[in-house]
Amino acid sequence: MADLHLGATSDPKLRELELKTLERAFERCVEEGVDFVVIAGDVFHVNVPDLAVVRDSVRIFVKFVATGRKIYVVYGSHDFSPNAASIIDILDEAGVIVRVGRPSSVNGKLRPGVVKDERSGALLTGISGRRASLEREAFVNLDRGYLSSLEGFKIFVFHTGLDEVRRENERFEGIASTDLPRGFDYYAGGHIHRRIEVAKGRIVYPGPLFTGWGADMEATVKGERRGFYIVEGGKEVKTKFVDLTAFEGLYEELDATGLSSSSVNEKLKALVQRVDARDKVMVVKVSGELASGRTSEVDFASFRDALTKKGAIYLHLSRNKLRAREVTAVTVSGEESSEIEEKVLKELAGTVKLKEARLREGAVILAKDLLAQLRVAKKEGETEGDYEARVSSVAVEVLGIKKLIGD
Ligand SMILES: [Mn+2]
Repeated sequence: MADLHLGATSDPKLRELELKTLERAFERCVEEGVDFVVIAGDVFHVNVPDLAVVRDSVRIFVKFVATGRKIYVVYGSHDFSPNAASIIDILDEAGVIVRVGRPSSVNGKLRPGVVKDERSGALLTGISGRRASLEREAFVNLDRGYLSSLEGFKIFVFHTGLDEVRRENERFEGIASTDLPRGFDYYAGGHIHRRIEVAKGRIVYPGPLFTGWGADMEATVKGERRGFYIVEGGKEVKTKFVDLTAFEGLYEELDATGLSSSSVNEKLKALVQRVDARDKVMVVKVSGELASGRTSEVDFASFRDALTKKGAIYLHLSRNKLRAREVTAVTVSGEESSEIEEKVLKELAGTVKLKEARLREGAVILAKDLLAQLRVAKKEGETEGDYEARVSSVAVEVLGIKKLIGD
C-alpha cells in the first residue's frame, strides 16, 4: 500500500468511508494470507495528525499485528518532519509499525537499515520521503555495494516519483528508475497518486488506498480505481491489484463565461435536476468570467444542500477559476501552504496588466522573494525605526527599484 493520507478529509461521511476502506484492506490481507504489509509512505496526511484519526487507524493496525504479522513503513513527504517527532516515530516506538531504512553513514556513504521479516524471511530496506523531494540526495550517496551484497528475497521501499512515468500535470521532482539500487526482487513505491506498474510489475506504485481530497478525488470520480497490491514472492514476482474503490462518482463542469450570476444559479439548479446523485461523491468545477454579478451571488450553499437532499455522499466544489469581471478576491486550494501561496500569487499576477517583461515572467518569483524578506523578525533590542529601515532597504533591493526612488 501507499499514500493512505489518513485524516486528509474532515468530512464525517468521507472519514467513515476512509476508515472502512482501511479496515477492509487489512482484513483482506489476513484473508489472503499475506506475511506482512508494506506502506510506502504518507500513512497520515500530516506528521502530527488529529488523535481521533490516529486512534481509529491504530485500532485497525493493532488488530492486524496481533495476528503475528508486521507492518513496514517509510516516511512519506507528509509524514516527515525535519524538526519534530512524527506520529510514525511514535507508532514505531510502540511496536505498532516498523520503520525500515533508517539511515546511517558508513565511510561517507548512506547505508539504509535492513529489517528481516521473521515470518517470511524477506529483507526490507528503503529510503524515506522528505518534503519537496529532498530525499533524492540520498539516492546519489547510496551504498549500492552493501545493498547488492544482501542475499535473500529483497524489497526496497521508497517514496519518490520516477521521472519516466511523470505526466504533464504531475508536479514532482523525481529520480530515474536506474537510480534505484539494483537487484531487488520488488520495489514498493509511494508518492505518485495513481496506479503504476513498471519493470514487469517489479516496481509498483499502488496509488492512494482511498481518496478524500482534491485532485485525487477528481481522478477517482472520473474512474481511476483505488486499492492496494498483493504481491507473491518467489522467482517470478506476481502482483494482483485489489480494488477497494470506496465510492462511485460523478464529475461535472460548468463554464460560466459570459453568464450572469443569476443564470449560473439557474444552471446549477438544472444540474441538480439532471444528475443521479444518490450515494455518489461529486466533483463539480465551475469556471469562467461572469458577464455580470459577483461570484458571491452564485448560490453554492443551496446547490450543495440540494445535492445532499438527493443523496450525494459528498460534493467537492472547485470554483477557484470562477471570477467576476472585477477581481476583488481570489480563492484557491492546495495541500500545502507554500502551494496555496504560489497559486494565490499566480492568480493575482494574472489580473494585472504588466508592461515590464521582468514582471510579466517573474512576478510570482519576485513576490515570493519579497514576502520572504518581509517575514524577517525584529532582532532582539532593535528599535522600531531601525527595523523598518532594514526591511524597507531589503525590499527596495528585491524589487530592484533603487534607481527609481533614490536613497
Ligand atoms: Mn502522498
